Amino acid sequence: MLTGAGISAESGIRTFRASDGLWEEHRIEDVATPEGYAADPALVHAFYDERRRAARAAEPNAAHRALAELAERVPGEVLIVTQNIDDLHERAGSSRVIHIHGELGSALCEACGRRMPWTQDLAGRPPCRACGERVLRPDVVWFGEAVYALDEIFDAVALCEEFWVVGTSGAVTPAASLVAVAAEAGARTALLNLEAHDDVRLFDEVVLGPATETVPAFAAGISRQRDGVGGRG
Ligand code: BJW
Repeated sequence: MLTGAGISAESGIRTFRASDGLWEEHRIEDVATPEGYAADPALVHAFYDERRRAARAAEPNAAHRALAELAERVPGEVLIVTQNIDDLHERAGSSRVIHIHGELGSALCEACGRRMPWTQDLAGRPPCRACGERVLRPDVVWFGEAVYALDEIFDAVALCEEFWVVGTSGAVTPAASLVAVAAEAGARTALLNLEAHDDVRLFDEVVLGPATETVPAFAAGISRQRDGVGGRG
């Protein structure tokens, strides 16, 4: 499944494209491109340091927990590809999580290329633990940069039986293209989102509502199906 900012919204983490979203206060070009970082690293560090603190203060919600519980009931069968850089899926108990756009809990050294777990602010330009250079950046994927683990993700999606898209506007590729891969492979596809996308033709099912309500209900339907007590209806 693919998750986006909407699944963490009810944990108090802001989405990007809502009227009160992050892009209302910040120009995408300034804080989410390599060019913006090169022009004003202090601004970009402040943006991500603040989001790292907000994510740390947040707690997983019922949607994160429902996916973790589903994975426990069908071991090895649930893979979460998340566009989110928070760690709420992991803190809810999910272990098979791929962060396609990177993680707040990781820093990337521009000198030696190493990625390392990181919990502190980066604004003070701390040294890389490996090479000592003070050129650590947030380990996140900005526009124009290659996303993480795309081959692994494509391979998994091409083999999946169910593909759920939860809490994302579907505005950013390649993540938004994954549903086409799943549909092409014959998977049953579902969109669980607060609002419908402009084009939902690739989805077999569209379930509108807050993720804390739709995801637990949808996951319960899958569990019932697995237990042989009827489908989702
Ligand atoms: C709820 C809810 C509730 C609310 N319950 N639901 C032209 C020029 C240059 C590039 C391109 C171009 N055309 C296309 C591209 C490619 C580009 C792209 O997609 N651009 C589009 C914007 C046009 N993509 C890229 O550049 C990617 N890289 C790439 O393509 O590389 C090619 C390459 C290959 C090889 C070598 C080099 C390059 C990279 C994309 C990186 C995106 N990065 C960001 C920032 C990451 C770090 C961070 O978090 O700050 O990722 S942008 C931002 O958008 C973030 C998100 O992960 C991503 C998606 O947002 P998301 O999650 O969908 O959030 P929202 O806010 O949009 O939607 C929330 C949804 O939830 C809404 O629908 C609500 O209704 C819903 N919701 N509350 C359920 N309670």
